[in-house]
Amino acid sequence: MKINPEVALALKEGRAVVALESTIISHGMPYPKNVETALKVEATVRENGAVPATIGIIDGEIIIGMSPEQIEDFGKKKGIAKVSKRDLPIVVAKKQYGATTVSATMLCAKMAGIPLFVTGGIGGVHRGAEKTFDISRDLKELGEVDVTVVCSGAKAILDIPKTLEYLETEGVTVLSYKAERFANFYSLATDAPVDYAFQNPEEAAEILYAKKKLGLKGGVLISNPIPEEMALPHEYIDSIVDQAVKEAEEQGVKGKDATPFLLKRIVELTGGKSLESNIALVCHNAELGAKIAVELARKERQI
Ligand code: PSU
Ligand code: MN
Repeated sequence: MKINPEVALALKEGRAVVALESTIISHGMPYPKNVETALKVEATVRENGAVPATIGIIDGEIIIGMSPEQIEDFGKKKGIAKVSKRDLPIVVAKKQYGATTVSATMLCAKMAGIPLFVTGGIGGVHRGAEKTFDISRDLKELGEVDVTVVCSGAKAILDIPKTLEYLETEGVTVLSYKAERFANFYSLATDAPVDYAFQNPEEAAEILYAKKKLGLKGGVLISNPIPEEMALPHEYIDSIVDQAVKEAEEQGVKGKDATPFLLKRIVELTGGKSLESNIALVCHNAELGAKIAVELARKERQI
C-alpha cells in the first residue's frame, strides 16, 4: 500500500481525510466527465477543510491518494478491473490495475486508517434478486468494516426496500441529512424511513463517535438527498430504469457487468440528464462528507 505524503501527514496529525472510490471513475461515468467529476469532488473536499484520498490499484499497489495524472489515466484506460473484496488479492498478486468499488474502497480506507468515505450511490440488492441472488458485496462490507459511507442512497437500478432490509440485518446504522426518508439517488426521496435524521455535521459526528466508543463493528451509512434543482422526476427515471433493466435481462448482462451496463444505458436514455444528476449528487456528498470528517477529527483530538 502506498499512502501519498499529504494524506499520510494529515492522518498523522489527526486532521480530516476523506476517502474516494475509483470504480465510479472507470466504470460509472464516461470520459472525460468521469475525470472532471473526480477532480471536482477532490476540490470540494478541500474547500470544506479535509484532504481527499482517491483510492485505486496501480500495478498491484494500493494507492491511497491518487495524483491527478493517475486519475486521468483511470478515466481513459480501457479494461481496468472492477475490484470488489474478492478481487483484491488477485489484482495485487498479479500486479494489475484495479478500480475499487465501495466494498474494496472501504477495506483499503480501513487499512490506511481513514474513517470516512464519500461516493454517489452504494450497491445493494438488485431488482429480481429473489431469482438472481444479485446482492452487492457493498452491503456486507458495511456490516463488517468500520468506515462511514456518505452517499445519496443506493443506485436507482436497485430494489430499495430489500436493500434497507439487508442493511438492517447487517446492523448498519442509517442516518440521513435533514430528511426523514432514505435518499433516492437521481430523484428526491424514497418512501423508506431512516434510523435518524441529523440536522448538522456535528450531530452526525457525535453518533459516529458514540458508535466507536461502544466498540460496535461495521460501517454507518449516511444518506444525503440530491440537491432539489438537480433531481429527476421519480416516474420519469423509474420508467427509464425499468427499460434498462429489461435490456440487461434480454442481453444476458449479469454479475459485475450489470451496474456499469445499467448506468451507461440510463445516461443514453436520458440524453445525459442522469449523468448531470449523478455528478451533482457526488459533489454534494463530498461537501457533507468533508464537513462530517472535520467534526469527527475534532472530536477524536479531544480525547
Ligand atoms: N455509485 C455511483 N456510480 C458507480 C458506483 C457507485 O454513483 O459506478 C459503483 C460503486 O463502486 C459500487 C459499485 O460499489 O458501483 C456496485 O457494483 P455492484 O452492484 O456490481 O456491486
Ligand atoms: Mn452484483
